[in-house]
Amino acid sequence: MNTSGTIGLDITEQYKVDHKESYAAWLQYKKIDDAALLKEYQTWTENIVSLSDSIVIESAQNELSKALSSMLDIHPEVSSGLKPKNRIVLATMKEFNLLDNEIDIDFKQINEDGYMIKSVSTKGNKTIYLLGKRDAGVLYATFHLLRLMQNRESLKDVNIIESPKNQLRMINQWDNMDGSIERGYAGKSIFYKDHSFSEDFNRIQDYARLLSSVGINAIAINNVNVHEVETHLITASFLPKAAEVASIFRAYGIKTFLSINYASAIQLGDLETADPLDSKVKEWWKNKAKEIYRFIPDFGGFLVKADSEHRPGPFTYNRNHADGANMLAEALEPFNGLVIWRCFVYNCLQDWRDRSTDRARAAYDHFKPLDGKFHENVILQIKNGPMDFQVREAVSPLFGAMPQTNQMMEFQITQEYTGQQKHLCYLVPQWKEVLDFDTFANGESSPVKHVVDGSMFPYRYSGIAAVSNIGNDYNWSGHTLAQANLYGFGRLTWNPDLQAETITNEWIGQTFGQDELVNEHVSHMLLKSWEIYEQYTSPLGVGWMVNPGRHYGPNVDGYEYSVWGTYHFADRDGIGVDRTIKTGTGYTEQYFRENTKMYDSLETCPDELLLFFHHVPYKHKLKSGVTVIQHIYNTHFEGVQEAEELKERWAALKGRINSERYEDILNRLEEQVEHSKEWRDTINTYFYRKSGIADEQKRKIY
Ligand code: GCV
Repeated sequence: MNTSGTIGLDITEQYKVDHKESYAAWLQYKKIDDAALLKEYQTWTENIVSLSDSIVIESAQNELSKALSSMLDIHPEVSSGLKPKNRIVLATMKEFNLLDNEIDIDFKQINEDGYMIKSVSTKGNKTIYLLGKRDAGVLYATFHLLRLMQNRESLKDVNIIESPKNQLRMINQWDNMDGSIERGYAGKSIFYKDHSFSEDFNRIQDYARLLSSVGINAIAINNVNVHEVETHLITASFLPKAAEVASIFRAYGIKTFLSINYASAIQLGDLETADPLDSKVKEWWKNKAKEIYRFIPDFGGFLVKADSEHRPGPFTYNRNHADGANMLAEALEPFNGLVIWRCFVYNCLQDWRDRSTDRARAAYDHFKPLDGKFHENVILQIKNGPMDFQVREAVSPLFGAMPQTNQMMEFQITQEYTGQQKHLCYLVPQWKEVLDFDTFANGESSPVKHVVDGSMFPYRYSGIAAVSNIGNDYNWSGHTLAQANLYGFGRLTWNPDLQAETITNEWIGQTFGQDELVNEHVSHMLLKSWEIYEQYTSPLGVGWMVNPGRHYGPNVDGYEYSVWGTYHFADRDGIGVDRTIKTGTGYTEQYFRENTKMYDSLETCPDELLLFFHHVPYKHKLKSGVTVIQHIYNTHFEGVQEAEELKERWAALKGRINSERYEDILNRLEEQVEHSKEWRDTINTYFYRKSGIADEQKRKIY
């Protein structure tokens, strides 16, 4: 449907014209304006030689053609013979090894998804080799080459050897078939509309390009909360369309997964039970798996939210999570399919006033006793923290606690609790902290990243997933700078050892070009933004303080499930959740000894998580030397100031960035400043009234 100006263009094509830069995200492919560099690039890329042939290689060729014509104004021919000079050669190991090799290449240096880029210059002939073990590697190499060119790197003597550290690099869409997106802040779904699939597959292909350019290789295309209509996704009514979507992703090396309703056997199958040990239920799922694979031969598998927040699951039949997951795993096993079973399981109706229960304990309590009981093709997907994607919370103690059970990470790119893409909050620094956290699971130096990359324990499958932040807004992510979170997630998942600064600079160069001032300001803004958001929102790891349901805007006592609870236990004397062993919920004991000790003691618990682990008087002195109450006042005043500085830094870039992106971002930053004041005033007033302790600096508290 054409909803905008130019006759004959669908809405996505129209976006590419009207919102060119916003839509292109980091795949801008701007014309190279430095004449010498342009000449150099043109020489290296005169011809494209493709020794391999597959739909993924075709995507690589198309991307090259698109980028080279746009950046260099050339339209190289694609041929399959090595003859031409000055060429880019695309090849997988198989075809490359058939040749009487021109250069020495050792494919043992890379893993299945890895690649090599090598540029060789001899007299009168320049060649860039883009080589992968498989075709996906060739595509990743292509995107890497284009990244170098977008960042104006020289192509002389390039010798890159890259392998992803994580096997599964996955995106979870929380898209519903009515077109809405749970916790989506960037418009409607690009996948669905009016209880069916969207017709705009063009948009989905561009999404696939963005994902593949940062190495994503798996996607679940519907919300983990599977409602009535989505339950039917695994039926013949929708599988043909799902298969079309899967074929778009397949061409970019991305496998498609579906979230399923655990009670499907009842809802779709006329069975009276969904008991995982019931033979009819088992049979039903086996047949269902066969049917799905007829439509999607390389189907990835199921993503499952069971027995959590009112979703059905094995508990109804007195079965545990292993029984539940294994039944599905058996159905998928003949096709090499996976069951990704979420550990976000807790009793959302628990009475929070009863301090012997603690939601933070739930995942570990449920899953740890089941270690070793899951089938080999089951992976447990664990949220980074034990609560729910707060601006700051402890790392889940489940990581590393199940050496005999495949585990993977779940991050949230969509900014549910971190400003909903109205506020700037760049999450790469947070994710890095989580991945670097030392679990001590295998002695010292046992970081989370080595649990989820499968190197610490012999996991057959593992990796990192994240909830997407995109929708059908013309800039994909609502806040244009939130594109950096999607980019950063992919890059970090490919290699968790990359520095946040490196990822940030890569993204800025590709997105905004090479202007040094732009680079300096945007880099500063992104890298400081998480800390700033934390400053004016909930303090010292206590979390929440948001409006229930919507999870946006300050509401200190806001509590999700009943009128009685609070998440922070603040009274007139103090604040924080006592999770210690002796006097609290005992949650600290779920960690390995070193971390238990660190968190259990007030002396060693880090300031930033103090209120996550301890209930303390307002006058408790932090390691920083200030009291808790003074810290609350200080950070809230400073946070607003820093939000204002974000806006000023951006304003200083006027004229250096195309006006649409400049204005869009400025508007969001203005809104952030205003909203940060509301946060400051709400929080400061609440704690001033609660504690009766004045601000030492006598600033005005409203
Ligand atoms: C998809 C939180 C969110 C829910 C989300 C849930 C989950 O509770 O607020 O919207 O549901 O987490 O991760 O399953």
